[in-house]
Amino acid sequence: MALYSPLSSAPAARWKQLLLTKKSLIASLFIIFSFLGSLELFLERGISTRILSSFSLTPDSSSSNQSPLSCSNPFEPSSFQHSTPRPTYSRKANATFLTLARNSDLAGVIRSMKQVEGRFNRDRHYPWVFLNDEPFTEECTSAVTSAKTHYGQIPRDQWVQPDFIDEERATKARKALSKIRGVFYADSVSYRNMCRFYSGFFYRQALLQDFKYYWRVEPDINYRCEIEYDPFLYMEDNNKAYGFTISVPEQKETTPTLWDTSMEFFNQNPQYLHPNNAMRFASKDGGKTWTRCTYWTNFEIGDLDFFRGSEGYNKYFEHLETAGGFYYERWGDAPMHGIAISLLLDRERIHHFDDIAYEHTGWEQCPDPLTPAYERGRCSCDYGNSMAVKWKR
Ligand SMILES: Nc1nc2c(ncn2[C@@H]2O[C@H](COP(=O)(O)OP(=O)(O)OP(=O)(O)O)[C@@H](O)[C@H]2O)c(=O)[nH]1
Ligand SMILES: *[C@@H]1O[C@H](CO)[C@@H](O)[C@H](O)[C@H]1NC(C)=O
Ligand SMILES: [Mg+2]
Repeated sequence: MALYSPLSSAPAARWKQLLLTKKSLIASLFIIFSFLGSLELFLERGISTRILSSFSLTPDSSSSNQSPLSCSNPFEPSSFQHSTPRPTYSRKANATFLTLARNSDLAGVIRSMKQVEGRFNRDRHYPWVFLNDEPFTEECTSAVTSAKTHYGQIPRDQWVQPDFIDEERATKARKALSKIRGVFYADSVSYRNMCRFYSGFFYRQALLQDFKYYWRVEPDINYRCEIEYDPFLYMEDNNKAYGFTISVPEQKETTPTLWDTSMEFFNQNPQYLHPNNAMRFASKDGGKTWTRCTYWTNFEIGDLDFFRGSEGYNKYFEHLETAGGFYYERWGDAPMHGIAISLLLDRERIHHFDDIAYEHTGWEQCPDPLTPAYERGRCSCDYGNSMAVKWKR
């Protein structure tokens, strides 16, 4: 405001004269640049925290001379003391944690495991399934949990770019996308492999066949409140098929034709649309345009039997796969899941875990301090930093 007010209060000539004196010229430039700078910082907070978090792996793994890559650093209960007695359950769900990671992600995976174990799993003992496109070089993550750990390698054809993809076209598309500012992993093939894998293949992995529910855990996530109940049992008892914490809009540049390609499928196969679906989440005009809303998939708790058993889901994935947009554009698993979950499922089976405090790359959900979840959960998060609050603002 102050920057512009002289324009309206003082005659233009005076303003010009004022601006042209050397000192004030420098001062104005300084003000303008710092304003632009903070605006950019504000707009790109997500981006900068992402960049920071990807770099933070390096110092952490190199400071490993104190704690040798945390392999021998078991979960410390002392840092996660419970004030109130934990509820006891006489049963467990048929469920596992699921972590896809590279060998280089190990330090971040261990940090995540400590969060999950400390805030929830230390007395629930749900197993962990770790998946990788290469053999794991270290299996020391087993030291961080009292539960069983399983390690699997993804079949090559479920990971790498399929042969029918025209590599020349894909290369061109990656180059073009990397010219656009603010698109992450624009040039990355491995990121695209990951997105395709989480869209169509994670639930087919051999190690997951024995389980009904998965809870996805990525490197470097934080749970900032105690999880005082068993979300797996919540899923089971309430017949939920998909649970999320944070919803985010997908960028336009990564998915120019995803919605139209999806509508092509659902127009040809309307039998797969659930009569009580959550279409309004994906489209406010009955399918014409896409809201770009997605469930942020680095957290998800889901029913594997839904993914494995839904003909609609698997045919929809096939349709997207054939269109090639995982490689010709940069279709993510979040927009793909977002559309599939919203259209294929009874919306009563989709659950927002709004009482779970979750953070990744600076984006977080923190329960409202006016709700019992906050007090009971001994939260260490700021409600004002919640994405739900920010989106509203
Ligand atoms: N094995 C393997 N895992 C990968 C590869 N790329 C990504 N991942 C894993 O897939 C998950 C998602 O990858 P991220 O790089 O975190 O992607 P993202 O969550 O969209 O990006 P951020 O918001 O920056 O975290 C993480 O659990 C990664 O460890 C890969 O090439 N190989
Ligand atoms: C767990 O779920 C899977 C998938 O539904 C099923 O095949 C398996 O038999 C279940 N295991 C138990 C112990 O119920
Ligand atoms: Mg991530």
